[in-house]
Amino acid sequence: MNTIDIETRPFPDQKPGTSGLRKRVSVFRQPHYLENFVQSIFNTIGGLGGKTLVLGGDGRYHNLAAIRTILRMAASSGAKRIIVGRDGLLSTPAASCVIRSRQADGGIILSASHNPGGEQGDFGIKFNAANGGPAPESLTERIYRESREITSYRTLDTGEVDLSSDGEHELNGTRIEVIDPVDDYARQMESLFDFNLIHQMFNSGHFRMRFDAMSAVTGPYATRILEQMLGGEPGTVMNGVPLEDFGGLHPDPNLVYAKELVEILYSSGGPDFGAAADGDGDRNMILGKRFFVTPSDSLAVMAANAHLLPGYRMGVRGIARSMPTSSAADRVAEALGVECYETPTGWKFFGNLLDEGRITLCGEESFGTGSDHVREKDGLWAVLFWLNMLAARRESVDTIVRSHWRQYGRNYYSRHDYEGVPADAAESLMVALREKLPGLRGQRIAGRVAAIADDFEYTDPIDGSVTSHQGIRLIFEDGARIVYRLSGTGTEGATLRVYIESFEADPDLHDLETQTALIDLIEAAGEIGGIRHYTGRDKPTVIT
Ligand code: VG1
Ligand code: CO
Repeated sequence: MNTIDIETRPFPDQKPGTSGLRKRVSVFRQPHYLENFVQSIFNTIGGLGGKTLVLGGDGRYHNLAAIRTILRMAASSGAKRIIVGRDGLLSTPAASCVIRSRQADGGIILSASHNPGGEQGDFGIKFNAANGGPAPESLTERIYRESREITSYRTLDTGEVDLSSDGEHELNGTRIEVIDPVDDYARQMESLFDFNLIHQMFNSGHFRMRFDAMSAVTGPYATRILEQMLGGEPGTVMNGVPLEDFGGLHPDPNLVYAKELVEILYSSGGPDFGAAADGDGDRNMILGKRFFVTPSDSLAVMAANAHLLPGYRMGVRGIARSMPTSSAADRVAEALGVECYETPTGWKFFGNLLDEGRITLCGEESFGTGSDHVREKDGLWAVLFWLNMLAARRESVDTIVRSHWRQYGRNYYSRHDYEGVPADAAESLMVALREKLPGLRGQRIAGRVAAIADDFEYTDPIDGSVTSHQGIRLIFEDGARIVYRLSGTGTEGATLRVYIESFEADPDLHDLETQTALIDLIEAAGEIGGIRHYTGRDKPTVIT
């Protein structure tokens, strides 16, 4: 086995988006494409000499091939240890957990999250730092700059290790540890939640749940934790075997893509609780019997009840939410007397707040919730949080949420996505909106007065870094909002996301259908944005 340096030329398109570099599998399979990006990461972090790296992915097509490539590269670069999930599997939150529990210097996660997989699908790669969290913007920017200048990468001419069973190997002087992908994570979950209480609830005979792993990475995690450790009946976990192409489906836990689960929860005699996670296990959807909990409400309800759970008994130190996420959590923070931070979209912006102990819980409207236990959003953790809450309160999901609304008011909330829009049309829409902004202030729109019209800019309270152009927002005097932004995770054309929110304090008005409750704002959002004009669409592709 020899170390070899391979000459290469930069690819112009290796700029990471909201969550790492995501491209079609065919792009990643071009000669040198993956290697260039990986070497750019290594160069940016000052080489791998003597370092410990965690490596794993969501099991999608190309996962194992990429892992073998990265193993050879890391071993050729003098890494001390590489910790790999068995069969190349590690969910995103589990990778974050392992980086922290084993004090690694960082990790590489192979995933395109909820994007479809398979040979024609998407692939992705992201780098997480020693805190277990996604590389901050400053780091991804440097990696990108490095990728524009790269001339060679280092690897080994041969060298394979068996990734199908746990054990230790040596590759060019680097120790390769193949670990059970679930162990560290399951142990951490046990330390945060009251497993006995949840076990009793499952055993009572009065509680049933379904968890849809969507043929993605959470299958082994959910089966171990929900069925084996907590005593959920066999079949609690559905679609629990990770498949390279996720069964040809879209592993995105929402009402549209997790249709099978939704039908079960809405059927007569259905289970009491339903949940799903996405391709890499960081997203979650929470359902009760015939009841959908919006992710924004989920964050707020979790924050209000955290003190009931062992891992959060000391209370919540602060909360953060991404800007487009509804402001339901803000009112809980206010009631608790703690700070609520508003960050740009993407988990990387929570990192500093978590590291500094400013916040305990954080979340995004895009089915992401998490806490300071790791530095990624965590799907199964959210499910266990809800289970523990249900067991402690002995109430149903909808009772808990409705009483939350009565106490804090209800934020009607919806996101409308226009997928596959030509990139230049989407860009023109945003440019035109930006020009319109000054004129919108003080205007009467949909029976409300626009108080703020701006392009969201965030100054990180810890390191002072400034991130601009994070979404155009229109905030009305009564707290209602319309937000427009372009997705940073797509691989084809552009996706326009329009986020619509209104607040209702009156409990008599808490039972409206969401799209009906928001109809005037939805229409206004279409007109102001000139959505039909620019996209040629008269309705969104996906409504969540
Ligand atoms: C989307 C979501 C964002 C989330 C990101 C990564 O980004 O809106 O909230 O953090 O995906 O999640 P965008 O730029 O497409 O809106 V995941 O589960 O895809 O890693
Ligand atoms: Co994900």
